Amino acid sequence: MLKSPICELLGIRYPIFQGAMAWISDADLAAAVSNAGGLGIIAGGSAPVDIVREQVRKAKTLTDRPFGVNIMLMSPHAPALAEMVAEEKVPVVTTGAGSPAKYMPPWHAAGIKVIPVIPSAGIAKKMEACGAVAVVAEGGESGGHVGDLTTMALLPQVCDAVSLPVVAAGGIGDGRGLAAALMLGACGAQMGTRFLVATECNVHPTYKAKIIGTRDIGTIMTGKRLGHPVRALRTPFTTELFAKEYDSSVSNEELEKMGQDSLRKAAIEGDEQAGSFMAGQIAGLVHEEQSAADIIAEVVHEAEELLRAAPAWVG
Ligand code: TUI
Repeated sequence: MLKSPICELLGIRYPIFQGAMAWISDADLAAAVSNAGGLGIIAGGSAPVDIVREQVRKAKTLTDRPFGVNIMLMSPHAPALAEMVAEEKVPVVTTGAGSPAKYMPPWHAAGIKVIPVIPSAGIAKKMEACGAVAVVAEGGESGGHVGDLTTMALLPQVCDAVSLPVVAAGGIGDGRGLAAALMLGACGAQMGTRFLVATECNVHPTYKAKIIGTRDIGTIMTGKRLGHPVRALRTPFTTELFAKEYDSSVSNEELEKMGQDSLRKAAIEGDEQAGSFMAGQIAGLVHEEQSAADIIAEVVHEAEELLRAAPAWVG
């Protein structure tokens, strides 16, 4: 049976995290993933604290298994969310888009296991020094706000840099990706895009259909000029945004304005004109809507088969 140190550390059955997706991963999805043996994660995104607290309380009614909350540290609500997760004694907190160092003492006091998402080995070392129990090393193949390095290059360098368990993210959508991540030194994998099409995911149906309908070259990175690159599906909207980044007559303010609220428009309204359908490069591997339990069972089975067959490579 597939297991790793991250399973014992967190009390989960399979070394699979459901990546936090702002406006998308709520209590229903997180609880479904946790009930299926993975680690479900509620996205704080840019939501106010009351909304996220409600989701945390709902998740507690839907599952007895550990689950997590992700705090996007660029959010103006991050300080309030940081307090709320300690009050609610959320088992696991993952963080993104910044350093959670200042929140570590209260989180440790509340018994929270903190797992920062990081884009480089240097930041991983800083997180180890301030008391993270593990890190998620996220390569630029992922959807949303992305770092520079690919998962293939980032993962072994992070594994060499820290003694913590490392969970791989970015470009992983099936059992082949999970097995490869384990070979690169990770002890688990986080998947966002694959879980976005889960039956229990309440995202707008248009978003799911667009993921299922895309192919390998179906994503594009915008926002580089503004210093926060974001990967999303290639649509007329993101293609226009991309072109405007290379047009010096377009101001940064105009670019910022175009991007504002675009993820909510995609996730909640399914707005194909002005929505940003954030997705990872493996979107082309995602072919059907399945339950979270079926996704986990399929990914685990595939990885187990590959790992069992691995000795053949060395005669
Ligand atoms: O955070 C993410 N991905 C995200 S956040 C998000 S919400 C958003 N919406 C619209 C525009 C922009 C964002 C969508 N996707 N991934 C985790 C991640 N964290 N990637 C990179 C980092 C990171 C970056 C710098 C982590 C730490 C860090 O610095 C730490 C330090 O020491 O300063």
